[in-house]
Amino acid sequence: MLTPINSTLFTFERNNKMEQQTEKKKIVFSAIQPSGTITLGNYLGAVKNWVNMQDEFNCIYALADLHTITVRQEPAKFRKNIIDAYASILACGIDPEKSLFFIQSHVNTHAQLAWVLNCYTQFGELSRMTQFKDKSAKHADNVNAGLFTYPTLMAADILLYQADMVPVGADQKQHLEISRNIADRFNGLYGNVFKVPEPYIPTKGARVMSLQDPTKKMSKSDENVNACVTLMDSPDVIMKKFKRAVTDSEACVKYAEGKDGINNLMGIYSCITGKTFEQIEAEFEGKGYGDFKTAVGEAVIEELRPVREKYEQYIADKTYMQECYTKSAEIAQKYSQRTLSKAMKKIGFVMP
Ligand code: AQP
Repeated sequence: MLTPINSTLFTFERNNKMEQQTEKKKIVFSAIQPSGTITLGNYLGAVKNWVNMQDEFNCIYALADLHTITVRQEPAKFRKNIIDAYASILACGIDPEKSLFFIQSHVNTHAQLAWVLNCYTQFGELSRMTQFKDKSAKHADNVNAGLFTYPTLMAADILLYQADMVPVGADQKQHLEISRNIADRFNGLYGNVFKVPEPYIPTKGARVMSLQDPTKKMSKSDENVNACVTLMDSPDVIMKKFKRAVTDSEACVKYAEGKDGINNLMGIYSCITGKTFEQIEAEFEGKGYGDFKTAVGEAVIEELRPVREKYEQYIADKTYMQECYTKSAEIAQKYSQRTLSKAMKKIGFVMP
């Protein structure tokens, strides 16, 4: 049984009270979709940085389940993915005593503000989103309106919390840009309602590519199980996936254009060990790809071992997890309602 949390002691709320008198910590918002098992890409590109930001900033993190239904989900699997993702992210080190970590659909201001923002977003600007083009090509049988308006829900997620900074991977930059444009437009009409968020590019982190097609990013929803390493993979499975990783025929561990497979493995190894590419090249000089793949596999296994162990503890204590996401959502609801009410008042709605 894990220690129950006490919402009145939630540092997030306490900090906000305290910081009314002292210098305010910056607010960071980020979210992840429970669209499958969290991958090594999500971990190295996002969650590991989220963990490191918790002391310096007021961090608000969410499982973006409303975004996930833009692609059809099988109900039982979706439910399991949400709980598994929640447990996995706690296991990575997100501390609900320090940060808010809630499930997006539990805080109804997100969908409400998204509707409002839809009416301040142009069809043309949504049509230019590359993720919409990619996902509609991938799911041609279900090009729904939610897929199209995904960026306005993401803008609502961020703007509700007056976030100063949003840690984003390269793939999400365009969505952050549209959130900034929507905020600017709204503020231009009604005065200062939303903080215009800045992208936060963490100094550490990697864009992790598919192990089977290293020109594509590693994705949770990839149908090829060998393409991605997940946080739940056993050490044996992780090693097998790295041994099968697509490389080239040169047999020389060197970062170079056209060596996408090796570049990807070097990026992963560097991110975990902190070694530079020059140091990695020196370490594997004269050695074959087999040795290098084994070293990368071992580094990943050791990095993920404690995460997997903690995941087992959290997943076995559903009551604790429920307490965490319920209390986080209560605070998020209260906090975000202020922004929603302010925006609605400015527009002219009659408030209850
Ligand atoms: N391969 C990756 N390398 C580095 N960072 C990555 N992220 C995702 N894939 C990689 C970062 O993880 C955060 C959460 O992503 P998301 O779940 O909101 O959406 P996504 O980017 O669409 O992730 P997936 O895994 O590719 O999901 P599916 O398969 O459902 O589309 C983001 O910060 C993202 O940059």
